[in-house]
Amino acid sequence: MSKMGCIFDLDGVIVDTAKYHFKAWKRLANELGFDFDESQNEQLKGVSRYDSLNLILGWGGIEMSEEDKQKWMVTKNDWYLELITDMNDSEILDGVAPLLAELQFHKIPIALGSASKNSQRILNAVGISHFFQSVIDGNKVKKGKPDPETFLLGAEALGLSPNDCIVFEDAPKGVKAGKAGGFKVIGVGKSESLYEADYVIPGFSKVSYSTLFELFNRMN
Ligand code: B16
Ligand code: MG
Repeated sequence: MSKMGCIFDLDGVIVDTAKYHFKAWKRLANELGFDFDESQNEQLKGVSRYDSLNLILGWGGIEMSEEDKQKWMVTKNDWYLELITDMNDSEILDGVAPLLAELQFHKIPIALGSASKNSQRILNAVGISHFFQSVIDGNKVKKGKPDPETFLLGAEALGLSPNDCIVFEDAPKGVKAGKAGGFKVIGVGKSESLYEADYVIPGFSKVSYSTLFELFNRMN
């Protein structure tokens, strides 16, 4: 039996926090005097807080000192944290919790590979922290997605090579990061935007350990 490990992205794969990020970024844009829509928010998926701020400021045509950027990032994160204070296990996306339990039962090592600096807080809030042998997040990486560093550190922590790991990603930049690192990548969402993935699934509701293992063996 070949070795297999799984590395899950967080936002958009395990929980739908994009809606909360959107509200907080929109509030920031509005305070700075411009608006920001959902299609722009799509482009922020998997993008670090600092890079997201720079993109948004660019869209609003605003220049800002590094010091002000740091202040706005704290403010945006405070708003985001307010929005996620009541998060609980009801926010785990369909099929994720049973799959994690099944993978654990089959002794499949699991890591988190997320850009979010709030990852640990969210995993704790929704009660699934114990499934993860390693949590690689925005606090641990120097280069964000599409650089493969997040997932490479995840594989290293699991003691596996990238080719032995499936990366689950909802963001085109995350899919790129996985492929750049030599991982097997399953996109979670729509194939039109995740065409670089090896496979695309709409979600986890019909995914079991055996279907994953079969896909794993079919991917090279
Ligand atoms: P934070 P992921 C990413 O998480 C989000 O998709 C992205 O929208 C967000 O800006 C980024 O985390 C940073 O999040 O402000 O909480 O550090 O999809 O890589 O799990
Ligand atoms: Mg994501």
